[in-house]
Amino acid sequence: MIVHHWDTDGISSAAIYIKMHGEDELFTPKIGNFYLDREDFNTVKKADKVVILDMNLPDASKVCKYADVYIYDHHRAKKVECAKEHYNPYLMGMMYPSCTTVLMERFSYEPDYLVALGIIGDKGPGAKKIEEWKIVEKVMKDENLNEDELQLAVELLDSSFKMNNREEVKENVHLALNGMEDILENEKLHRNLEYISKEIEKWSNRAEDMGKYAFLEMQSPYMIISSVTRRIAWGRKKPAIVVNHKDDRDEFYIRFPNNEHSVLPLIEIAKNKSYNAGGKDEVMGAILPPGKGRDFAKEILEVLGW
Ligand SMILES: [Mn+2]
Repeated sequence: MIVHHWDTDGISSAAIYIKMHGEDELFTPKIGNFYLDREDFNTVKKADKVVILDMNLPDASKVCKYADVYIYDHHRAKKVECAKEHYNPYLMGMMYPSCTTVLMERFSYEPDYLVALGIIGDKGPGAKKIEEWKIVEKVMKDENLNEDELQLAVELLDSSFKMNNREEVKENVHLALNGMEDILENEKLHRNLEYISKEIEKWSNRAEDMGKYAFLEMQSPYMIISSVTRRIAWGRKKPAIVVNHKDDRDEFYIRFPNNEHSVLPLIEIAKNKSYNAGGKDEVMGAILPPGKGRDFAKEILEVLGW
């Protein structure tokens, strides 16, 4: 079984893994959960072999009791000792831009559109500033693709998780395997995109300028807090803090567009409160009990001295 992240990097990574190792059952955790809840765990534990891609699942070591576990990832993580293989350059002190670049290195996979999609998916416009942009440039040349097409493909693939459609996320792995044209011409994904773009735009326009940062409190059932936060932070070129109130949870996001701060201490604060939180250098997300978002935002602002 392949357990993969629901975003473009996770989808492209699953596609690369299938290309290298053959078809396998696909599984993505409940969208928004960077862990396996009981139901998900019970599904995953039935497999004999579990390959985890582009996710730092805290439950990975529990899965070892039931299955051979292989992990390929690029998030900050602690080594999972019981895994048959835990390949994450971070464990050797290196940050890779995407899980697709990790797989490329580990399995000597020739860079192609799938690798490029992972990089652009995870790094956004910042991808141009990193060394691995060379890979994207080479792929564009070799496969006669342009940046807009790659960017659009990322948005189309990401539209499924934003619509909260877990089945479609899995379908997208095979869509991605079919090639760029199939992604770019998929009507269902285009309809998602249209709907979701409106929703993202509506909310990000409502963010308040607080001087040093921008702040938004929103209420949307879709998985768009990450995109909304990106759009605010990148659009206004200042840190963005967003709270989304959902029926069963509050979501919290903070993004520093210019790496002004490290989010690591902030992740620690969330974890000390037993919130599920994670992130990379410039971005952090957390899931809070319903109604806790505003208080948590206040606490973070105090820590930042804003
Ligand atoms: Mn990733």
